[in-house]
Amino acid sequence: MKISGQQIFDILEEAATFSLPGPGVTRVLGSPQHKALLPKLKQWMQQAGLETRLDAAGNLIGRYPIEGLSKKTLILGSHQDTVVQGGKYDGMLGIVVPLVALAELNAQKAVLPCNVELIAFSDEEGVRFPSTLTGSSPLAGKFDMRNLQLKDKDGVTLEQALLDIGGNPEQIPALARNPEDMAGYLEVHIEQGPVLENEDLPVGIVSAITGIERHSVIVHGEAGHAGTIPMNMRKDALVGAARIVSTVDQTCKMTDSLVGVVGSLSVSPNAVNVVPALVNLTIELRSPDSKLRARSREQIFATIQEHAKELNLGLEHQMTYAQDGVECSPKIQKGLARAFSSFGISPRYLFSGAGHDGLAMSYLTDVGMLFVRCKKGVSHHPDEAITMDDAETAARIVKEFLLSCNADG
Ligand code: HGY
Ligand code: MN
Ligand code: MN
Repeated sequence: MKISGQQIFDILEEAATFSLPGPGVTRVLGSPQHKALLPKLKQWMQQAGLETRLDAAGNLIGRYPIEGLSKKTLILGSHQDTVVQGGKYDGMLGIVVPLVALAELNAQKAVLPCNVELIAFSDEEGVRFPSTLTGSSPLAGKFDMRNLQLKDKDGVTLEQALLDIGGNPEQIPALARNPEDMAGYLEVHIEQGPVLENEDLPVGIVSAITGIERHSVIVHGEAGHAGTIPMNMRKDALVGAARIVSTVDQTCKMTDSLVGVVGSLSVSPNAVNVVPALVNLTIELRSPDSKLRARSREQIFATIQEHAKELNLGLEHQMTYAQDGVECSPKIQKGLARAFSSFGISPRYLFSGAGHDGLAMSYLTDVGMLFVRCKKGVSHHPDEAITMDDAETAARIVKEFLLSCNADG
């Protein structure tokens, strides 16, 4: 196993087969597809010469076998899970690119400036359960053990899902790392945006990662005969939900540094001739500016309450996740820029509108990210695409970064 775009693609193509049938890749936390991937991932890590173990949160860890000059540990990694009908690269690219870089270094018996671990985090997307960063937050000592009782749409708990993949949930608190032992965290990820492609650059250096919050909202109306109830006497939950969707959309369009979406919505009883009684929906807001995000949240929910009152509807609301934005480490950005210049690539710094495991890892250590160009910026979609050359360039940059990283500075 060595650095080559073909090698990276061979592994990514095989990893993508561990998916539910259907367009794109669907591999959510604790699913049979996720469980089936783990032994394969372990085999790839061992082929690279890494010493592997599965931790209590279902993270698969591969430790570089040659002790570093410094006793501190640099963690490389990304997430094993995907969204529903997502792409082959979101997550897995950040596992496979460092994997082949470490394989080549190990083959050359390279002694690195510090110890290195590659971590395939069990869940970052938070698609199956209303939580996120379930793999990385325990390492930062930020996992809320109450999350173990969160249930998916079939009533299965997060705790059971972790047990199903060989995790040991009750031991999660013991996963917290000592910041003193850390040299930093570096994640390779597709850009999931159009900037690098527009500027014809293969890779970029992330300057900051956006802040994110998620809400679950239930709109309570009253079912009724769609033909006989006069319009002004209806309690139509879906009309209320429609006002919520447009309120989120209009509020976010008022400023460039806020984005938001009602990404999931379900109607009941969901019948053609019944006035909707109940709507479950989620609201997600993102901004690098936490104060703006908080002000906008208040504005949105005040408007939503007014609409509910006008339409005679009930509202239930819970913020299920909130994470401030993170500045990336200048030290790691400098190390990446040095590696870029060794390949004659001018460093392009850019902001990440997507959330990543670095949001959790920033509570533990310095974080940095290397972005890889992706076709038309498409992601969270079956058409997500990168090139073999760019994947290979990213691996060579990671190798160069590892050889020259400043572990103690
Ligand atoms: O949603 C995100 O930004 C990331 O893909 N989890
Ligand atoms: Mn994603
Ligand atoms: Mn991702």
